[in-house]
Formats: sequence, C-alpha cells, structure tokens
Amino acid sequence: MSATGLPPDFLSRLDGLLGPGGLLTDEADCAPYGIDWRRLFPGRAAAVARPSSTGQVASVVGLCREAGVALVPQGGHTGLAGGATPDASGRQVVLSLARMNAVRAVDPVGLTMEVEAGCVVQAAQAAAEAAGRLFPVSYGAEGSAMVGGMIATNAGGINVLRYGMTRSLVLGLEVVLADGGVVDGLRALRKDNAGYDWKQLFIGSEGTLGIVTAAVLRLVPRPRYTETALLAVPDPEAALRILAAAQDSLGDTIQAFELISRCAFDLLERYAGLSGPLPPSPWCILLEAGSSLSGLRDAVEATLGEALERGDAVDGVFAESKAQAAGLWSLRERITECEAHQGKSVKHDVSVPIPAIPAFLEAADRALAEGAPGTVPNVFGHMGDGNLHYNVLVGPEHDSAAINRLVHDVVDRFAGSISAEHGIGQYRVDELARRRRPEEMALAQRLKRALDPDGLLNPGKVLRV
Ligand code: 2HG
Ligand code: ZN
Repeated sequence: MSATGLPPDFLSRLDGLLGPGGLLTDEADCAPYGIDWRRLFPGRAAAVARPSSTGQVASVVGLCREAGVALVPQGGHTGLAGGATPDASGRQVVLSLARMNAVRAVDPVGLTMEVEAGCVVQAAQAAAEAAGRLFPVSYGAEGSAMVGGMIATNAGGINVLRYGMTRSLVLGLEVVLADGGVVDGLRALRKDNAGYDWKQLFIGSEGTLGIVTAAVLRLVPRPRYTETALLAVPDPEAALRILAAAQDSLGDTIQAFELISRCAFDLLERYAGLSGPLPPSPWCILLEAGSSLSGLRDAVEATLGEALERGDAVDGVFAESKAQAAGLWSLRERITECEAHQGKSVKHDVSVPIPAIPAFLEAADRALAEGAPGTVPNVFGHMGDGNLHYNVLVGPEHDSAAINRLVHDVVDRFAGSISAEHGIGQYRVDELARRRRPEEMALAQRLKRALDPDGLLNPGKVLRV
C-alpha cells in the first residue's frame, strides 16, 4: 500500500484508463465529492474518477476489483441519505458519472428516451418537452440530480400519484457489474416478459449491486391543460376527504396532492422571504391536475367548490398562469432549503397507508411531545402517495438517533415504511436492519454477495456489509 492507502501504481493506472481530465486526485478538487450538501456525512475520497464512456466505467471497475479498492458511484450528489458519499478512510474512490450526460435519442411516437446516467434530470425533462412529450419524474433537486442517481435511488417526487416512482418509468438499463462486465439491456419496449426482469434489481439499490450507466426511460403525453390550486384546510382529516372526493371527480387527472404544514410556511417566510397567497392556516394542500381534454378547470373548480361548501377547505386560490403555478410550486420546493437554513433537523421520509395519515400524525406528534420535548415537527410531503416528510426541528441537546427511533416506532405501529422515496444510504442502515424481517435482510445479503462478492460497490450503504 502507498501513503494514500491505495496500492502502488493504482492512481497512475487509473489515470491512464481515464485520459485527460478524467481523474481528480488533488485534495481540494476531491473535497466537494467527499461530503453531502447537508454536511451530515463527512467522508474523504481518495480520488474522483470521471469516466466519459461505459467502456471507461467498466475499465475503472475492473481495475478497482483487481486492486481491491472500493468505489462510490455519484451523480448530482443531491441525496438526503448519504448514499453517494465515501467513508472517512480516504481509501474509497468516487466514480462520478457527470461526464456521461448525453441524451442519446428521443422517440415521441414510441414515447421513450435513451439517456446516459450523468444527464441532469431537468435536461432529460427538457429534451422530452422539446419533442412535445413529458418525462414526469419531478423533484426539488431536479436541476442538479442526475438520471443515474434518480434510478439508483428509485426517486419519487411530486408526480408519483399519477405516474409512479422512477421504477415504473424505466424500460431498459445498461449496467456495469462488480466484475467489470457490461450488461446492455437498453431495450425500448413496453412489453418484455422474456426471462428475469433483472433491471429491477439495480433500480433503487443505490449503487450497491452495479453501476447504472444509461437507461431507456418511458415518456408520457404532455397534458394540454394543467390546473394548480392551493387550499387551506383545517386538519389532515379534511385533506383526506378532499383527496377522496378529488379521486372520484377528477380520476387519474390528479398528478400531485401535497400536504404542507404551517411550520413549513413559517420557514419559507423566515428564510426565503416567501409568503403564501392565503392567510395562515394550520395545513395547506397543493393540488395539480392535468388533462388533454377540455373542461378540466370546471371539474377542478367544482371539486374544490364542494370542499369549501363542506368546510373541508376554508380558503383556496387557483394559479391563473404558468408563472403563478410555478410560484405555488416554488413554495413547496423550497421548504427543504429553508429547513436547512433554520439549523439542525432530523429527517423522516415515511409512508403509511393513506387513510392512516391523520392518526399517524396525531400519534407521532404525541410521541414527540412525550419523548423529545422542545422539538418541533415540520411536516410536508406527498399525501396522495401516503408519503410524508415528518421532519423534526431539534436543538443541540437532542439525540437524532433517538428521535429517529421514536418516529419510526410510530411508523411501525401503522405498518408503514421508514423510507418511502429517499432510500437508505448510510443514514438509515441501522434502522433498516432493525425493522425489516430477518428473512428479508438475509435475502438482501444473498443478492449483495451474489452480485458484489468482494463488497467493493458502495460499501456500507443499504446494508452494513
Ligand atoms: C421533498 O419532497 C423532498 O421536497 C425533500 O423529498 C424532503 O427535505 C426533505 O425532507
Ligand atoms: Zn419528497
């Protein structure tokens, strides 16, 4: 081993594989790749490999295997669970996919698109839009997040209600395996039942089973009309009744149904100077529906009018233009940033059966008041998917891990999940092991051992080993 803790010649061989501009070894250059944006998972990259082709990724993985060096795949580095950050040993190499950012093809008739892993999600959306189609995965970090990370984490976001998680929008995948082999499954087929659907193993496995290098994504028709409205509601029960009524009257035109607490609006006002268009209310719903058939506005107005008459909504506003809709969405999307400005928070990305949301919130608030006095829940999220970010604003005196366990205990009581969309990363490794059934963990270990026998792909993420 050399002074870096890496085998002698390793870095020069890596450099030779990657060519000019492909390898970063300078400490200052590597530093940003070594820590997540919330600065919760500080690590140190021995080097950053920046391949520009699938062939180069395969060569890098092959060399790392030969040398016994661990690799941490990284896209836009926007994750919230520390899944793309190396450990502090200084012996792990970050594999950044950022240079592989091409949109290879868009097929507006077949409704597919082939992109490389380093393509920024927003660029993929823009390429679909230029072809008159929609790539519907959308989330706050989409301006930096990359397609490879979106697939590796099976990202969710605001349109899951209508279009599903990333998994439901991946038709084909190209991956580099731990032995350096490339598996090309870049088929643009809607139906393909020929054998195991192996790509599903890599979607959501956070780079621990293989490295996604390119994908064929499913596109959808772009709705011609979109209606966006913000509603003030007295409590989560009322929000649930509005969701049920909207499902009856608007069917699957509903593409987003977000719940936002008063606390989140307070943070937006304090840290971004943004105030919502409605007077303060304990809860708000941000609802969006889309359709290519006319009459959507009337249908949404009727649904929301009835909610006002029943008293389930106490106030509401429609976006009258694209700019106004963007303004409403920016309130929703800037909550994370404002929460970070406020100081320390303990994030929870939980899901429970949708009808259980009000009871879950009540039980979680009670557990927090009893078990962690002085903390404040900042709740927002994708109510239509049963997924809430039950984030807890804490002071230096509070123990984050204890708060995690306390909230997750409540999630367990409602047969929910401790990660609905952000993934496990390093943040939830112990909690996953604690809460998943032993046979599920054993199966996960078998998959890991089968696909990454030397444990060199993103070690310590999802599973402890
Ligand atoms: C969102 O829904 C993201 O805005 C981030 O999933 C959630 O900051 C969070 O906890
Ligand atoms: Zn979310």
